[in-house]
Amino acid sequence: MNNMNIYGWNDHQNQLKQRSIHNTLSHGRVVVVHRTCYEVVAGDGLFQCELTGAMMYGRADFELPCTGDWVLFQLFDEGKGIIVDMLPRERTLYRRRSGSIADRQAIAAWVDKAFIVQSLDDNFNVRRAERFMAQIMETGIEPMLVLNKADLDFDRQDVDRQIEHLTRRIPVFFTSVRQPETLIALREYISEGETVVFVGSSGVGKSSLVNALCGESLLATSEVSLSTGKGCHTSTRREMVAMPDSGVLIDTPGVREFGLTEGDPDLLAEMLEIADLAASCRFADCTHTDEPDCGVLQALESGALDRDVYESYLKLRREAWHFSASEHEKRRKMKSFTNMVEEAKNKKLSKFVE
Ligand SMILES: Nc1nc2c(ncn2[C@@H]2O[C@H](COP(=O)(O)OP(=O)(O)O)[C@@H](O)[C@H]2O)c(=O)[nH]1
Ligand SMILES: [Mg+2]
Ligand SMILES: [Zn+2]
Repeated sequence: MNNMNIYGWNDHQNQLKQRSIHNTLSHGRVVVVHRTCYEVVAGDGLFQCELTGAMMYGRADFELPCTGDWVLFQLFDEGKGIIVDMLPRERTLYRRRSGSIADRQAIAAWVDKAFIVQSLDDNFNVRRAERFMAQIMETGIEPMLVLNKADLDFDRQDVDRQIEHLTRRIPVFFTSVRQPETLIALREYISEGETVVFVGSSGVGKSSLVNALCGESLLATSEVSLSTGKGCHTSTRREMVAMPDSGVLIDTPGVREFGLTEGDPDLLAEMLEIADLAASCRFADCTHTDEPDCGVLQALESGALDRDVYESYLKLRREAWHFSASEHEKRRKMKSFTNMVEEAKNKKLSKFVE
């Protein structure tokens, strides 16, 4: 039996389930997706599931279940099922594919914490950490920074200096999978029922960290023999694994960008510690670029605000603005297209009337 509380099931999810017309069916959580096959962990084992047609059609790619989603499924054979419904998602991480909101891919749903992993070699880049942080905070997920490969030679003082402003905002861990004692603090940061996603470039040690944190339990779900069925192939690859008596970890392949979707300038300012400085700007809608009596520009001049941090803020803000602008543009085009179709229809109709 799997304890679904470790997987994060609680009253809240149960209430959401009751609202489904399929609320008498089993619920489970998607562990990994292989094309059209969804591996689902449930109270009584692991199931290879497919989607009903109704679940598939009329949905954009990013609306289909992803790792971490809670689904309701109908059993139809030993170890097999059909997913008929999915709980409305919360705190989901999407990977952006191009400039638009629709062209994105869901990576992990129902996430509580995100470990932004960088390795203490060439990969370490504080600007990239800021970007990830902004993108993650926007989704309501709690970010932390994990600086891995601490066994390598690196200048600790220099790193500390560069991340100083982040350290005041989010927890930062220095880890090495070769030094198990460095993982204790990380493990303690994960409570029972919590879902933690690991993000960062490929090669920084995400999978190694997940393995090290899980120890033996990585394959704890293998007690149920996996049957191969049409459209479903067995694989030992898992993305979501349970930590003993704790929470679940979701490993991801290297993701470069989630993309900012809302681009709330106040949130960005808050994150990069610019908000306090902005409080003394003369104008309430100050953009902190060329206004007189701007608290941010003054801090920049006096050296109280780091120029790199300021530039990072401007860059993220610009990017978010471009994104929301292109969304507006698309909606506008969509609208005029719909109008055109309507007009064409009306024309045709009036022809018939004539
Ligand atoms: N020196 C050192 N190497 C590590 C550490 N963690 C992972 N690695 C190595 O880095 C490489 C990439 O690790 P992997 O977990 O596959 O990274 P991922 O792509 O982020 O999942 C492997 O060769 C690991 O052995 C660490 O803490 N220290
Ligand atoms: Mg990996
Ligand atoms: Zn200002």
